[in-house]
Amino acid sequence: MEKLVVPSELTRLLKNAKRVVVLTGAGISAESGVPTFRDAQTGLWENYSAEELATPQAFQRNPSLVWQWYQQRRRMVSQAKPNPGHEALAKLQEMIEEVAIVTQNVDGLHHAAGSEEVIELHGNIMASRCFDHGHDFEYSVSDEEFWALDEPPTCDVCGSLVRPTVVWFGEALPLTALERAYELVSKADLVLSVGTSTLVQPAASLPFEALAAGVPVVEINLHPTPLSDQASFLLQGKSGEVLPVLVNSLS
Ligand code: BV8
Repeated sequence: MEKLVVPSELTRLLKNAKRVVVLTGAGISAESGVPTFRDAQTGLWENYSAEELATPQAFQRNPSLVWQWYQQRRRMVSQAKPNPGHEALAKLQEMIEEVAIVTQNVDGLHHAAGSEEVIELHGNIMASRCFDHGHDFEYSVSDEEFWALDEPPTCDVCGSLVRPTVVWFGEALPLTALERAYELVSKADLVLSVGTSTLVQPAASLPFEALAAGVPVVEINLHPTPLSDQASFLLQGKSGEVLPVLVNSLS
């Protein structure tokens, strides 16, 4: 990557910021080896798009197929480590008074990097609950044994099939998390939108909410997105390379 130059105006904004919100998508975990939703699927799922599998209808139609897709992703996520992008955000949270991370990711890598204030809009892939009533499901065997199960277990309470505790397409986001995210972006001094295609709603509306409230928005992405034309600053590149440079520009 040619040397990234952080615009002095952006460094000034960041230095004076008290409240920063960082919106993250699958792109921030790409350098940890976690495929993004734009990445082509492989193996058993090469003929399906993520959108086709991440729905309640797909799970009801073919519980094994959808379950095995999540099991494979759980095994992959369990091996993934936070990358310098996650670590830079954890460092930013130590340097600035209030830095909230609002993530669409379900991989838990912000927590693993030591970040505290993390809002998971789409849940967490490592947690499970039953399909019919949402009863939490605790593993009775080791993680590895659980993640090797090819068929979804049944709920100890109601007997319905167990599913991952993620928000599927067509399902509502956790209301408190979403409301807090809207509130945070509208009151922020600066918003960073990192590694998201800005396509999936309602999360994709958050950076636009910030702009509408007069909050400057920085986009950090490899490629253009629907936000790029309106973003206050565009830092094109890998988040694992750009975020450390941005955070180090503060010191
Ligand atoms: C809902 C969990 C209603 C599961 C996910 C308008 C309003 C509301 C809803 C809709 C609407 N229009 C359409 C909808 C329906 C739908 C939707 O948005 N569809 C899209 C496809 C048009 N939304 C929903 O269904 C939502 N539900 O609103 O329900 C409702 C209301 C009340 C009551 C009942 C129902 C639910 C959406 C959540 C779905 N679940 N994940 C799982 O993980 O399996 S979404 C999933 O896909 C991710 O969480 C993420 O949100 C999304 C993928 O987006 P990104 O994270 O951006 O990743 P992507 O791969 O797309 O892009 C990667 C980016 O990174 C790229 O830009 C790339 O350039 C960049 N990149 C790559 N490498 C790097 C990088 N950048 C920097 N560095 C790198 N190294």
